[in-house]
Amino acid sequence: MRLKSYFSDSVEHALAIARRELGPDAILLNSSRNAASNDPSECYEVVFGVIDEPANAARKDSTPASALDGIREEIGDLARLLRSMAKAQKNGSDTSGRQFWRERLAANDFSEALIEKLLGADGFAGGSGPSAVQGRSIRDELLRLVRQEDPFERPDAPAMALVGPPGAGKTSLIAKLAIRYGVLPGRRVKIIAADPVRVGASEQLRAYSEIMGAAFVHTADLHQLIHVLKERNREEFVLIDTPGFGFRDREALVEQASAFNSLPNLRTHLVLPVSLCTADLERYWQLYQPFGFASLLFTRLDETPKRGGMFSLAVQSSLPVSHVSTGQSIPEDLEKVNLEDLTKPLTDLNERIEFVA
Ligand SMILES: Nc1nc2c(ncn2[C@@H]2O[C@H](COP(=O)(O)OP(=O)(O)O)[C@@H](O)[C@H]2O)c(=O)[nH]1
Ligand SMILES: [Mg+2]
Repeated sequence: MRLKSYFSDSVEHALAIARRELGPDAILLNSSRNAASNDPSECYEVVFGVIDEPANAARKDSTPASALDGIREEIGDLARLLRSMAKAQKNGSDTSGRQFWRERLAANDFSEALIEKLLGADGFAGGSGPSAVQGRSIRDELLRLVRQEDPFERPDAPAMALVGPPGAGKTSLIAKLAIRYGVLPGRRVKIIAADPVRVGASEQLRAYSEIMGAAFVHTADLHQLIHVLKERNREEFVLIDTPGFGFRDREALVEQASAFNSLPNLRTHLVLPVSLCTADLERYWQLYQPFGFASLLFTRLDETPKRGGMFSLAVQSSLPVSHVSTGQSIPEDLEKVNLEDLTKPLTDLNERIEFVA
């Protein structure tokens, strides 16, 4: 058997290239993040096993056969086993089912750690071929591992701050949440732009606030923020927008995190776009560790069918997921996360999900 590696920016793309080149008989042996390269186009590696025809596999060396007999026999057994697995896979009935689900979850960009957890769960029964029971076990385990919570709906909710990478969709979410939880139920709304650097950057939010009849304040430092929060009316729904911190803004991020963490009447939520690959979502999660988070919100669900990053990060962080953003429209494209709906297409055996364009 020959091993062949394929590198690409996503697991499913690498799988597509490999399948195109090697055909359906090739066996997926491993898929993982490619730690050896920083090139985003080689972010992932998938390794396939290709069984050579006996004629191609014949050895040409003249080493006495007796010394190699044992090894040859073992290789022969292994080749037979792999050939029968490949045949079973071709007929649509993987011998254990495990490989089927592993490929499906990997194509959906689930982290290796979460795939192992789901396929190693007590409820995951082996057996011949992928089965609906296995799909249900994966779904049950996901629903057990990931929590959904809505911290915004409580009338006595503390001030809520959204943080996350630039362009993640924080400002849009602030406007959507303000309308959904403030304007529509008739509560007073205050929107704070906590941006120590870019005073003018919050003009868009000021305009939104005016349109929805919300109070708007820009705060440049912790003292101003404390002051505004102190003056807060108990019934007021207060949302705090922040600048996006990237990997070069670690210092400013740590500063804002320690300011936010010091305020007992404030909760911080992390906003991340599901359009990023899981490895990059995990990198942002590491970067934003200085904040203490109350929940995760995911955006750009309209841009990709992949949900692996969202589930992997929720499990890795042990944080509840509160809302998802499904588009640019304010306020329509905001939904409370519905894990039952999100897990169904992933784990339903009859559902065909096209991850590859
Ligand atoms: N397709 C899509 N675009 C979004 C979504 N959320 C926000 N956007 C767009 O992404 C861009 C950046 O959003 P913004 O809220 O300013 O991000 P911020 O930098 O995190 O505040 C804007 O053009 C938004 O309309 C979403 O869920 N899906
Ligand atoms: Mg913004």
